[in-house]
Amino acid sequence: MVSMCFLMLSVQGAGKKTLKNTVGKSFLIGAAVTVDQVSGKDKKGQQVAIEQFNSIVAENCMKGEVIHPEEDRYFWDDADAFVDFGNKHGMSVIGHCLVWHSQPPKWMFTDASGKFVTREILIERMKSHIFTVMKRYKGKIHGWDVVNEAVEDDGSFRKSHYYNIIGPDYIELAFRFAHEADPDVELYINDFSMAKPAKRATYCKLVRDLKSKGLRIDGIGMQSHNGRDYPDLKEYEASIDSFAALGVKVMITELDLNMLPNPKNFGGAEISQTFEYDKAMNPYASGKMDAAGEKAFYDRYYAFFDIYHRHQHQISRVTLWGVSDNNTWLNDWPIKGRTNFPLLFDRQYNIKPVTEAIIKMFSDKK
Ligand code: 9MR
Repeated sequence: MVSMCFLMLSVQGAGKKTLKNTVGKSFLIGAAVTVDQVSGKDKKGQQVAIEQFNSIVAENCMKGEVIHPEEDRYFWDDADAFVDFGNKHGMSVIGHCLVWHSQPPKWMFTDASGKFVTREILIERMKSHIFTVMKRYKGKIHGWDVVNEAVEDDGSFRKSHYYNIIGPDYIELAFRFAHEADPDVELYINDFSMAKPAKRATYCKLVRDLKSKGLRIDGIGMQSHNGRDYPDLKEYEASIDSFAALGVKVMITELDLNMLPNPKNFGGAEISQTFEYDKAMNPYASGKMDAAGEKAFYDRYYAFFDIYHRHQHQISRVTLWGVSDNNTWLNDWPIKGRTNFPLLFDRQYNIKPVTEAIIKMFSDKK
């Protein structure tokens, strides 16, 4: 009797249309997951991740400061659990990220007296970090964000400690080390505001340069932390076309849609940019958007997935930056303590109307 019920439920479950059995046929459809979703502490979030997505990325547990807190000490527990979880559920597991100016291992750039280390020492530390982390997960990870957020919106290279101490060739070195560490894994470069023409141009040149030097680079990640009125959709499509024309995979790697009003001079996903709490900036604190907000959300998400649908021959993965509105960084950035609505599942982990429409779009159209 019990097994009969189980069988019936399984059959019903098998018939249900989900993101992964519709959209997931055109490209990988993923989500960034938290440590609590992996462990099951956030049980509902875990269920949605398993049911709806065929790829996951670590929202935080593989970042330098977390995984490599001291030069001779790594913290593997959360990253191991994340990778095991993805492998157990047959998901494409994405590692995020190896070289990033933000949240780096704290000790990385300075010596015991607090002075900046030399180029040679930083290269050696970067190599050792890349080798140790990548080799641990060899064969278990589909692809790595090797270098994250290396370019400013105006197209100039970000003057990070990596750039200032090593020089612009830190990017090339990172890709070289990553390929040596695991020759079988895909390697990506990833950034936000990729629809900005100057940034697009720099990435096109950078990828061409890396390829001309014989380095492996499999894909460009367009993070896509989008808002109600940015990016310009034409420019966004132009970036997809330009990146695809380089012969690399285009990936939408951190998709969300910020529905809240933005303070002046706000933009992109620069975590260091923050503003004081202001009630007027938190219009949906009750937990529900008004009808105009709901419509804007639906139309804008639909427009993005319409682009992904039309460009599916160029796109290899679309990853949401979170599972549900309950756990999104946009509740706390750029202003702490707001109520935002950027994802495809609501605060109660229910599927949203636009998510059902997206599923239908990919089921109906070929
Ligand atoms: O969503 C992440 C948030 O929980 C962290 O506090 C923050 C700092 O590590 O990073 C957020 O994720 C970022 C990602 O790693 C890189 N691109 C921008 C993302 C949003 O800030």
